[in-house]
Amino acid sequence: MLIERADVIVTSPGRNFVTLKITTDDGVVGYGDGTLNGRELAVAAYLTDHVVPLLAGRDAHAIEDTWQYLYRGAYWRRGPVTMAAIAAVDTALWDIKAKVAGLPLYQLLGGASRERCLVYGHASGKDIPELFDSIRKHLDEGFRAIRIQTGVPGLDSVYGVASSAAASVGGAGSDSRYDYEPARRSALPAEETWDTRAYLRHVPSVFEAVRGEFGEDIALLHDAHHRLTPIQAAKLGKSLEPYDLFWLEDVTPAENQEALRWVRHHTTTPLAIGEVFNSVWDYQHLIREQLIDYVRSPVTHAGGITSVRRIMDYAAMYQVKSGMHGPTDVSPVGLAAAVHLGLALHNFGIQEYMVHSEQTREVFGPTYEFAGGGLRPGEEPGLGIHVDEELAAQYPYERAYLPVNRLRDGTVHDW
Ligand code: EZ4
Ligand code: CO
Repeated sequence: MLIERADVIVTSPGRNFVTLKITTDDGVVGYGDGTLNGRELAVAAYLTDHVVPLLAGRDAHAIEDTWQYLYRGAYWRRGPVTMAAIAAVDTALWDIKAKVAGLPLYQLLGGASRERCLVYGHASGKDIPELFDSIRKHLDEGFRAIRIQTGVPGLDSVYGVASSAAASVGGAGSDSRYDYEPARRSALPAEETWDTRAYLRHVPSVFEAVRGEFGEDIALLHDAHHRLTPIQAAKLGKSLEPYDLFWLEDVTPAENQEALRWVRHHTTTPLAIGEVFNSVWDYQHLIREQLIDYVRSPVTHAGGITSVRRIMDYAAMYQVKSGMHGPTDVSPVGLAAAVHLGLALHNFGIQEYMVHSEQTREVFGPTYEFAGGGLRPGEEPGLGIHVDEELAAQYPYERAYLPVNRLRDGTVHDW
């Protein structure tokens, strides 16, 4: 079975997505997600100009060989654009292999290790009453794990807080800005102001209030979004210990893996990191030195199923679990891949789940299902994705940017 052609589908049903469609000589079709938020067209061009011409005539079953061919063969290794492009090819080939086998993809990855993948949703509010409403809504919908982000007194807008109370779990509606999707369709990125001291003062009081209102059972998560120094991160981890977090995410900009050693030595709050990482090498020291508890890499940004599986097998030796990134900028194709892999992985931990807009779901036709606080992939052969290409074509690409962060004195800071 040879690859006959590959096509890049760029569509924007509420937000931009890059999808690779691979077709074999006997007509089997597979899909892979290569969406890189705010830099989508770089991946589309990488695929169209450099990868698609290499695919025709290759053995569609030779997934590992194709992965190595694209990774080592490019000479220029790693990086988010390259690894998202490789992820798109890899995922599409797994989709094809599973369709040919007549099995849902998770069966080829070892079969189900559990009933469903526990997910966490995103509650947020500019203040405590708005946050509590959002938490209640999530609990009503069956979520058992919830990420908590709130406004900080004195700051106009803060990462992770929905733009309006009306924005719901289900999403986007006609608003061009998703509930938690901060990439805006505009000529220039939005600019936000950040104050670490104000944030560090406020966050523990939020978790105190949430535990007081909702009790000890519910799993609570929080994302510091790469904004802290190691010692600030250590302080935050310690101050949140009484509230028993499921995890504290991206406390430092961890290109410097050694930063996590400082954090780790000061706090027992579990740490998750890596949504911006793209290969096993980014975790080499973090995992071996047992400095983290959860791996955030999603299939979409870290070289596909083949590559995330590799990271997770390494992580398993150190009791580190998966916590794959699942914002709306991971498309339903990427989420489907994550749920198949998560269902099979022994060291699955949790899956992030931000519900896509209705328009997005219409374009991609995912068959995974949310129930009992978890996601389960559909039982049909492959990934369980049905792209409506005519509909996709009705939503042309629109340039969008993630915000840029500045300190009060104007210095650019990590966003
Ligand atoms: O900011 O996906 O944990 N989730 C996150 C996300 C990221 C966006 C960036 O595109 O940090 O909200
Ligand atoms: Co994050």
